[in-house]
Amino acid sequence: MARIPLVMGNWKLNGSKAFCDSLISELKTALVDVKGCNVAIAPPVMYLAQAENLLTDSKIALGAQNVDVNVQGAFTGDISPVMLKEFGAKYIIIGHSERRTYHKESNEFIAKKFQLLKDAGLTPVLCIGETEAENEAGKTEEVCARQIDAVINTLGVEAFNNAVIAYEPIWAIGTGKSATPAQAQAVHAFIRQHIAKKSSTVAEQVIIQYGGSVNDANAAELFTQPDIDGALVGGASLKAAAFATIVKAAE
Ligand code: G2H
Repeated sequence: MARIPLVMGNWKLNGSKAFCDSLISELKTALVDVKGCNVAIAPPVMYLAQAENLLTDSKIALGAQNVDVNVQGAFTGDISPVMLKEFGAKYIIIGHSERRTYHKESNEFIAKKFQLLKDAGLTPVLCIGETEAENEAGKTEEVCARQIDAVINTLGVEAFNNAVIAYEPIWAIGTGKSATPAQAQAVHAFIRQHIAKKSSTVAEQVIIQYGGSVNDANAAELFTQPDIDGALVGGASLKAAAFATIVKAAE
């Protein structure tokens, strides 16, 4: 089955109204002819309404960087999947290592978010990946399997139909030290095989992005790998020319 890659920009805690205006208008121009690759951007949630307006009639989809585990009620400061959907967000990042680390999010908590997103008809982008110490201890596969199994064990493997996994080795995030294409491919193949143990059909269609210091210089080689279906891009997604080059490398 031919999978359509997804290149998604994770703006993290960056931006302003003016930045949003200029970056999105530059991206719309640079990516007007995009085909053979799905593209999304996830600005901070404050700018979703602005981004939704700016992206009208664009092929660039909207995403968000997080969601909460409740839909409605007395949950101060929380934002529900239904609210994200109302503002046009489609791809929602969950389980990013920065949230696992700074907000102590557990695999089970993240699985709950996954479920709510599916219930709302949104696409979860589940981030997984090992620390440098785990990598050096040869525990990469064990860690990734545990993070995926938290979803499979509560929701079943079919939950990964129309979902996205982003393999982001923590040692590669924001460090400028990307995994090599061969290193990333080996883990992506493992992830797909792990899911295939439950369902080869689900495994064949699930999008597995690579994330971690992807830039305009290393993207093309990463995308030559058979199990790398695009990228989740942080720092390089804040520059229109670099992000557009990464998208074109995935087409
Ligand atoms: C990893 C990645 C985007 P960067 O967090 O999700 O960030 O590309 O800056 O390493």
